[in-house]
Amino acid sequence: MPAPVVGIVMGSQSDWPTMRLAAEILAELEVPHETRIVSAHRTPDRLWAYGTEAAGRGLLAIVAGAGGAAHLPGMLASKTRVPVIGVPIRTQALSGVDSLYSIVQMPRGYPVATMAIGPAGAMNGGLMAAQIAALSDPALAARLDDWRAALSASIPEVPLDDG
Ligand code: RP5
Repeated sequence: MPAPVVGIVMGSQSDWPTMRLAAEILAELEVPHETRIVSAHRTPDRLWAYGTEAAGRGLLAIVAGAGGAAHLPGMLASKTRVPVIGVPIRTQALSGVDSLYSIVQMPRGYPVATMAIGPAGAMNGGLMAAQIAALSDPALAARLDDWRAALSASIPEVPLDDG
């Protein structure tokens, strides 16, 4: 197995049904990746170690999903220069607006590239990570171009009655 170039991390097992969409698109694009549960609040030492070691382990991007008081992406961004892509998980209490605001409102100096709330954000987080990895991987860039062309080709020009 090649070493992972993308890390997918999430605050809880309960985030996996959403975050697996990031893993699935990375698998489809043949991007080596790893998945970990890393909680800012429940496993802060694990978070610190993950952020400290990310660049040295060759990660090119981290997709970090969390819900509610979603501090995981921002805290990771404070520990690594590896680009962190934040995915706000949809929550029961506030529909993920809490997650979104927690992730997007970073202080200057420590950016998190914040995706949409929920499944679209998770898939786009995986795609964004693949696009970052493609900057130094021409074969991956070609696979991404093919994937994007196929998506475009799948969109009908005229709406169908049963579509
Ligand atoms: C956050 O709290 C996690 O990212 C999750 O979205 C949320 C709820 O976690 P669980 O109580 O389901 O473990 O840390």
